[in-house]
Amino acid sequence: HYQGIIFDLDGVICHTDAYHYLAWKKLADRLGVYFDKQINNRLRGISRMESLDIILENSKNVYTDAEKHEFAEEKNEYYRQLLVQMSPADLSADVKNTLDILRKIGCKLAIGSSSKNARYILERIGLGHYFDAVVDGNEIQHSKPDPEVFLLAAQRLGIVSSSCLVVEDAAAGIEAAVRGGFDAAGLGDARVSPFAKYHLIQFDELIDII
Ligand code: B16
Ligand code: MG
Repeated sequence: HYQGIIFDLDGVICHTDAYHYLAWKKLADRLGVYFDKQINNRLRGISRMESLDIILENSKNVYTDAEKHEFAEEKNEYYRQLLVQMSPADLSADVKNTLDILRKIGCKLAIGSSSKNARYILERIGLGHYFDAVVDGNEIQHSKPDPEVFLLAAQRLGIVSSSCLVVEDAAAGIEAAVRGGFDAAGLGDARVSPFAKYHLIQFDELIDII
């Protein structure tokens, strides 16, 4: 009953969330700021600069905007070094087979990601030309929990939000979906979200929903 599905990228299609953690950890260690996986979970789906602000909540120092931009750039360089090693082997068979089935039954497929690296990641894992629409962090003014990224993706697919499902691993992403008028399916960290209509343990459960 959904004509289209909009997928979050990091944490849903592939596990770049582990790389975000390693890159932020390297920056935090250099700055002498406490950072752990629980804090990392708060960064899911939100923008790079907003993530940095959350990390710096544990810093005794106050930094200028110019310094913060340098830190964000430094983290992104660490992160990009980790992305270089990604290949189509980083796309699980479960995800790839499910996407192929969904597409075969006529579902339009899009990506709605806060990441400015989304297109590069899609290329690395062999999905560079796969989706009907890709909207990423370079094209939006407000990142999740604002619905902008998903609304733009639905518009590109030519489908109204009420006929699109959003698949997310982040609380901020589920909130963005609901605010945009979409039904949401929560995976991973967001599986227990009370705002998600569907709670997925495995990606291929999407086939039964559609
Ligand atoms: P970048 P998603 C999000 O991707 C990540 O979940 C979030 O942790 C990250 O801060 C954000 O992208 C920005 O990423 O630094 O690459 O621009 O989950 O919306 O696909
Ligand atoms: Mg995500």
